[in-house]
Amino acid sequence: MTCKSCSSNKTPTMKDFQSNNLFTWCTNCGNYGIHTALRRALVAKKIPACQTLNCFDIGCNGNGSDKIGGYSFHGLHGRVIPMACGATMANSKMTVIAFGGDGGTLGEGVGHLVHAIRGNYNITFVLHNNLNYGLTKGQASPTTLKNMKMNSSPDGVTSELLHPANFVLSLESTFVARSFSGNVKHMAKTFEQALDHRGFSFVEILQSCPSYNKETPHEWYMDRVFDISNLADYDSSNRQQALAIAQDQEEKIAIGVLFQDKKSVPQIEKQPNRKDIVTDAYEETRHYDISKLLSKFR
Ligand SMILES: Cc1ncc(C[n+]2csc(CCOP(=O)(O)OP(=O)(O)O)c2C)c(N)n1
Repeated sequence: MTCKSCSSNKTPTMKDFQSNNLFTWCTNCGNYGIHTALRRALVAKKIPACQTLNCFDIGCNGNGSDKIGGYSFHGLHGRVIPMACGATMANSKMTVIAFGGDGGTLGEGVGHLVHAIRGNYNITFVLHNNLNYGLTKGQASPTTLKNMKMNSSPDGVTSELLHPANFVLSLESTFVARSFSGNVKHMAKTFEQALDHRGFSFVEILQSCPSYNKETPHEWYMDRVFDISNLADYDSSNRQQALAIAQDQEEKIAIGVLFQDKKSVPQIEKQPNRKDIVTDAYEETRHYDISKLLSKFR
């Protein structure tokens, strides 16, 4: 694919998405696999680094912001989604990917998630669900299991957990997938499908956290996850079927594209006033003299 910004027609490679900065994640953190899988997906889809914007929330996940090639943005805690939505509205040619933790996304920023789904903004959103607030050292998040003993709740969590996939499926979402940080091949395939989707792609990664989530380690997920693409009768266009299969998070955990609306129309294409416009908003910025207007308020 020829790059629309720099006219290069070099085929993207893994190297384009590499960085010389040293990783600061803990040994065996699921984030390593997530980054590898994302790079593989971008290369497989032949998306050049110069057409990729990776938007990061604050958290352990966000500390990947300078560890991957392409354009990067590191926002405020819980606020990455509106920034990424704004970016895709301003420049629809960019591939916009956003990353957030379960704390920032389902705690501080949960409203943003809801409205980005309502709007069906054309971004891929990756939820790093490690069941805790990792960067601040293991506080309970909205996805922490009930009764789990955390650093901020040593007697165990007393609130009910928020179920990410079912929550998102209960809204008018157009793409909902789940994968597991220990399976790079599956994550890469899932990211590729998410990148192909036109609209808001929600990808939950069940992420092991060796430091602060001892109850559901890598091995725990290995014993439970199964790929729904192996099920002959699974219909990913059926939201009710998706809700039913996503429900179990303890015994047998379904991974893969749980739901997709193939007729999805992204937000930018729903704007009546932009129907016949071929340029992107960023190409339409001009200098306007507003001094006359301002003088009215003096
Ligand atoms: C509005 C706001 N609240 C709290 C914090 C403190 N804070 C920074 S990172 C973090 C934990 C992030 O956890 P999560 O979003 O789950 O991501 P993870 O670190 O697990 O990847 C918290 C609470 C902050 N910076 N801003």
